[in-house]
Amino acid sequence: MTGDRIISWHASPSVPRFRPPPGAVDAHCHVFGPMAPFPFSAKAKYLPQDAGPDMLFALRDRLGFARNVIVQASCHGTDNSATLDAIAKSGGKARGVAVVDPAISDKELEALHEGGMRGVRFNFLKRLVDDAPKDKFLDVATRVKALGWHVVVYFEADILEELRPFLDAIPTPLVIDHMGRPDVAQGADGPDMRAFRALLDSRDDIWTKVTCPDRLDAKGPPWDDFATAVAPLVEDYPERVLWGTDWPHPNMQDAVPDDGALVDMIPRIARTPELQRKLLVDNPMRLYWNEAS
Ligand code: 0GY
Repeated sequence: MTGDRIISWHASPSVPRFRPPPGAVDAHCHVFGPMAPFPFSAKAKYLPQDAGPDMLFALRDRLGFARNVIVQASCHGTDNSATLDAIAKSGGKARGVAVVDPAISDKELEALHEGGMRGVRFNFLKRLVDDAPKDKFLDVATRVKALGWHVVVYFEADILEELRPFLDAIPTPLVIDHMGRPDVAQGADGPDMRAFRALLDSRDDIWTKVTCPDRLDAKGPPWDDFATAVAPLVEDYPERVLWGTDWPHPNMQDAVPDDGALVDMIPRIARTPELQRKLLVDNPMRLYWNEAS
C-alpha cells in the first residue's frame, strides 16, 4: 500500500448535549498505530495517520464515556499488537476484538484473552480484506468458544442471504457490525431491515451494533433516515444492541463525522433512559466485562 496517510476523524468534535449514563461503553472503536512501534499490514487497504490510545482515551472522556471496546482495524491485519497495547494502557477500561490468522495456535488465542480480547472479527467487505475463508473462520469460531468469546461479523446487506448458512453454523454468540449495513432510506420495515430482523429472530444470541449513521445514511446529518429505521430495532431487541462511535472512522476522510453529533443521536434511537442504560452499559458489560469469561 502506498500513498499519503489519511485523516478520517474530526479535528475538534463537539461536546455532546446528551450525557451518557455512568459507566457507558463505546463498544466499537479502533486505534491506528502509532505506526513507528506498530506498522500497518502490507495488505492494508488504507494507510491512516496515527490515531493511538492517548487520542482515543481523550475522546472517551470528552464524550462522557467510561470504557472502550477496541476492534482490531483491517489496516493492522492479523497483528493485534496495537490493539493490545491500547488495552494495556487503558488501566482496565478497555477490552478488545481481535482479527486472527486462522492458523493461530490455542496458546496464542489464550495470550490474546490475557491481553483483554473477548471476541474475534470476521470481515467480509471486499474493499477491506482480500479473502474471507468461511471454513477456516468456522474452525476459529469453534476454538474461541472454549474461551467464552463471541464472533463479530462485518458484511453488507446484499450478501446476508448468501452468508446465512455460515452464520447459522457459528457456535458462539454473534455480534453483527452496523446491522449488516442496511439501506436506512428504505425505512424501519424495508427489505434490508426485514431480512436483518429475520436473522435476529433465528437465534436469541445474535447481537448487533446500532452504529454508523455517517456510513449508512446517504442524506448525511442530522441522519433522520437512520433514526427512523433504527429506533424500532432498539425497542424490539433492547437486550441485544450495542453502540459505538466507530472512531477514528476508517475510510471516512471525505465526510468525517463529528463524534459529539454521533453521541447526540443516541436519544433518537434509544428513546428512554432504560433503553439507553441497556444499550450503553448493561449490554456491553455483559458481553465484555463478564467476570465468568
Ligand atoms: C468499521 C468500518 C470500516 C473499516 C473497518 O477494520 C476496518 O478497517 O472496520 C469500513 O471501512 O467500513 O467498522 O470500522
